[in-house]
Amino acid sequence: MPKRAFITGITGQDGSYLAELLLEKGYEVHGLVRRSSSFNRGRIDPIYLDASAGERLFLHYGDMTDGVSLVNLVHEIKPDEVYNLAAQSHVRVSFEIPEYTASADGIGTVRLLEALRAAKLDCRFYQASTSEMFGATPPPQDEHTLFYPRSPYAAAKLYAHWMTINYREAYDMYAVSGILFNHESPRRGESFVTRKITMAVAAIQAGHQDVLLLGNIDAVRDWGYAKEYVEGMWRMLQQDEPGDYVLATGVGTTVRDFCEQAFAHVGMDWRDYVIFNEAKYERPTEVDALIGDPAKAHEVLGWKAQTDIGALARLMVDADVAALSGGPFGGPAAGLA
Ligand code: NDP
Ligand code: GDR
Repeated sequence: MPKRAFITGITGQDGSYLAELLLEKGYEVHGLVRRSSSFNRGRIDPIYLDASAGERLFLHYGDMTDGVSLVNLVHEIKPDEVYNLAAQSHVRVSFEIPEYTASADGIGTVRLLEALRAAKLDCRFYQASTSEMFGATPPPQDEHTLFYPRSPYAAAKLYAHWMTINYREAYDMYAVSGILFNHESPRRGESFVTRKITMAVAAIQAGHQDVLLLGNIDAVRDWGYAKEYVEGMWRMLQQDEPGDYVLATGVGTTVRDFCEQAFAHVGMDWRDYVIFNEAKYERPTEVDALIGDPAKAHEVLGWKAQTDIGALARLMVDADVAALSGGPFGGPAAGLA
């Protein structure tokens, strides 16, 4: 019998990479999808075109804010591993919809944990925790660093993080939390800063866009390649004992430096195109610097980030340039976030 995984957030950046990884490993993969009036499966659609993978992928309607759907799905699927990646994942947007963010990201995790507890399954659980939980605590940050969340998103994720630990300790569940620092890819949502920049580079180069509007370019983040991070998630669930792990590159870069490298890759100077609109993109409380210490993941999981920031910027720009030459223009400059 193949192992059976249930992924919430399968239509997102990480969910799509994780689904591919697990299918490659021979798993049967079940994913939670939200009903949407527009097509929201673009990232996982290609899997269906692959005959051998497609027949082991099953999608189910549900929502992290609908506990009954989660109870029913856990009962029906009977997963061996659950990866809880679903979330309202945009930090700035969480200031505008704090209650929804708390429900989907915080209580949603408890709904799923309760569904698993009620089903009495021998099932391993992965929670998508985040470096945003460290917030105002200065780097380097590791598994022992003090949490100081600076947004409704981070506070909701911190609640989910502690509930995951509590279910592990209270009910002896194999529940782990991956505290992941920023990870990006050509599949990154278009309103996150790296993708917004790489799409703009492609659009400006093609003559479809004149400027790029950005907020705080002094922010420092530890950016890695998403495809490598889902391998770390899987490894966390293969250990003898459950534990929490930081995944990061260990290297901090400013938004300014990422921008400089992305524009330089196609021979442009970012200073000719970037306009600051801090009022539009600033957050009420900002997180200045996140740089992770991934030593534990390296030592215990044998996991190490391979792609540095320059290579990441280049591969994202190359993908956006290629996408533009092959499809209709959809530049991000007028985007909301
Ligand atoms: P994305 O925003 O790309 O994907 C989020 C996924 O969650 C999508 O599939 C989305 O569905 C789904 N979703 C959102 N709300 C609900 C809901 N109410 N019910 C069901 N599904 C929902 O995120 P990433 O792939 O980048 O991140 C995956 C997880 O890891 C998230 O929890 C994120 O907070 C966390 N994380 C991400 C990091 C990163 O740098 N990428 C770093 C640390 C943590 P739809 O496609 O329909 O919108
Ligand atoms: P982040 O990612 O908040 O770290 O959360 P994002 O790319 O949104 O912001 C990174 C930094 O860039 C600054 N910034 C801008 N951000 C956006 N989105 N748009 C802009 O125009 C812009 N200009 C400057 C931000 O202020 C910030 O400092 C991501 C998400 O994936 C979370 O779900 C995840 O938990 C964390 O990474 C780790």
